[in-house]
Amino acid sequence: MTKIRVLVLILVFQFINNTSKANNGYELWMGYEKITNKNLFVKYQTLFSVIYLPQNSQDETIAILKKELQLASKKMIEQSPRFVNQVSEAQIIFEINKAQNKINEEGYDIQTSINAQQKTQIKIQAKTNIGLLYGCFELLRLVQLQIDPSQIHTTSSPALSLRILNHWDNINRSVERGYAGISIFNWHTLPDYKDKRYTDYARANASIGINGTVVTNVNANALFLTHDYLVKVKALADIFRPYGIKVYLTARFSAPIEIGKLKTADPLNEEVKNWWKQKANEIYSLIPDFGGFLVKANSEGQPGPQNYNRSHAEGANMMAEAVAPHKGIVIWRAFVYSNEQPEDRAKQAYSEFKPLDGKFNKNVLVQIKNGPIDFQPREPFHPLFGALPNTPVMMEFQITQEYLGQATHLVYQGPMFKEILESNVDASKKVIDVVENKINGLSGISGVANIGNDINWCGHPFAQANWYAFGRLAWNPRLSASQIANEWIQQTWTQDKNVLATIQDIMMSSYENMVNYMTPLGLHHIMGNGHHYGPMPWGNTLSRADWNPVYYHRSDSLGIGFNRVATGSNAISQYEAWVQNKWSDSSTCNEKYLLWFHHVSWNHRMKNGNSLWNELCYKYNEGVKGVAQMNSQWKSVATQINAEGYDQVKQLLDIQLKDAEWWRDACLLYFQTFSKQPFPLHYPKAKFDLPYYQSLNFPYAPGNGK
Ligand code: BDP
Repeated sequence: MTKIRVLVLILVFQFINNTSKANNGYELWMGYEKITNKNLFVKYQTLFSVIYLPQNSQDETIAILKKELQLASKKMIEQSPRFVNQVSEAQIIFEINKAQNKINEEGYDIQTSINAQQKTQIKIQAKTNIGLLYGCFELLRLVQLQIDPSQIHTTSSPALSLRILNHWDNINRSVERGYAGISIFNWHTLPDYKDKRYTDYARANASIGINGTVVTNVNANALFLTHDYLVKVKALADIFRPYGIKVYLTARFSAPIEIGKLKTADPLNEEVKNWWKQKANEIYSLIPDFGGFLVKANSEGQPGPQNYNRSHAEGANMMAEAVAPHKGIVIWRAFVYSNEQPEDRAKQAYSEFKPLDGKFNKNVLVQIKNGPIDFQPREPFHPLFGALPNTPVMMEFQITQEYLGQATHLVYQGPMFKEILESNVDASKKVIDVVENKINGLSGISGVANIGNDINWCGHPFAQANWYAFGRLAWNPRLSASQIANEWIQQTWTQDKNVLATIQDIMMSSYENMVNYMTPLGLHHIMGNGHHYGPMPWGNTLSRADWNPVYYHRSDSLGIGFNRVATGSNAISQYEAWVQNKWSDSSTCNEKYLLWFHHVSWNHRMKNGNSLWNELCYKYNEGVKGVAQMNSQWKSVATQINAEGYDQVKQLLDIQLKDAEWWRDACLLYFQTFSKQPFPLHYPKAKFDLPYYQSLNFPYAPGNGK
């Protein structure tokens, strides 16, 4: 072969590769690849040729819907639809039907039928324009999944009323716990410069049903509540509105002092109350559909009502009164713990909030993290779920992978979200039932966003799947993690059945692998200080006991684990008796929570007969082996997916494997100083000794931005 021929072949090969999915990741799950199945291609061409839309062409949401249909048709079936004014002429019909009783205000109903002329028709009905837009995205998802039009029958309404992203983004664009660049919100150039990203962001959220965004960090800056910044927030709200997305702000409790020149922020003080009312009026005059405030109070140094000897309810209610006339809400976080409290940190939120059940105003929701400590790789569900029957509660998940390997580890969170949602709070009720149960008409879920200005939005190409999974579960918490992974892969990487199965397998195993190489058997909070990257079970130098890893694993010559049963902190008593029964005995406790609830001896007999020490070693190594397996599975699809994406993920998986070994070796060498037991026979030898691991230091690890 001549050199030129080889060159041509290489170029052709590269071209083919580059036209495959998931190029630089910017398009997320809306790449709208050309339909490869010829039969379906033709069917969809016919269907999408004539479309009827509601005739209010001035409406921005309908205009967005139209644009989406044009874009998707062009890319998937290489044609432009014709929009007609007569329903009878159309093959796809979008229509408002207020009487449609199968759906709620945001829901949609999509039905295929054969009309009198023997033509296939798809009718999308909703009660509102935003419902139609959600229906449109659902239809386009089904087309991307190459579903035969005759099979399309779906009626769907979101299970939860509030489906919200929480951005921990700061005024200077740093992102607390962000691993995907700086914040997408550029406060310096707003309101005049409207980055196209804002629109793309809103579109992506709408495509998965997210209907709210808190654009500022929970560690709040009062400046956001000044007029100069509210005007900037208004610019964002105006962009997001037609996509069905409301804007919320975090409210710093001491704002009346900091920007209002008052002497106090006491929630019972009339001037303070009045200040918040005026502030709310000002916000609503700019943003009539402003969602409300998210508040982190009396937690990790943030000011709050307790500074004035008032309760969380008194603080929340004062703000709730200010936004109530405008139909706004207050989301009050239950993530509180205090260092003066000698009480087990896992117990403190429940102790504070349980007595306040029923004491909050009707427009207040309490937002509870999935577990009682802090977004650890694995935690049992938070005992407040099910314990506040008279208070609307919201689930808070962390999509950004602060404790989950950040943006270098491939960890699909679908199984983790589901594990929590499917946990039983008693014999007959699951967390999912508690979260779905509307109180005062309110229910919701929040996810701490993993979004930044990286070209692919989320840093790791697979981290997008977590944003996607969060949205899909917020809409329908009953979907399975594997179904969500499957549809995400089809819309991003491939439709080839074998490759799809391999990638899905990688994703579905990734969560358990990560738990195993970081914190198996119920261990938790043993990561590096500050940035939280990598292992540091020996950590014991921070000013607060409950910030230090040794507080959590409690290793000593006798054993390891936190005794949270009756002989210890008794945190287990905060759960229903039915749950307590499952976990309170160390010989029957589900072993994934063993060291969360029990301090057990190094020779404790596990259910499989191993000693605890040996099992700990095996579990850590299982995690490492799992990542090695993910790595070789990924290599096996190398030539069948786009080269750029393949290479990115390959490099990251190499880092993940190194990190997994690092976690295993550092943790076990350290725990061995207490167990004084040898590693099991043929156990892989650590690359370095313990002092080496203890000497590692990462002052510039990302995500610590304030
Ligand atoms: C912790 C984070 C910290 C957050 C805090 C919170 O390390 O940066 O401010 O959660 O949720 O996990 O308020």
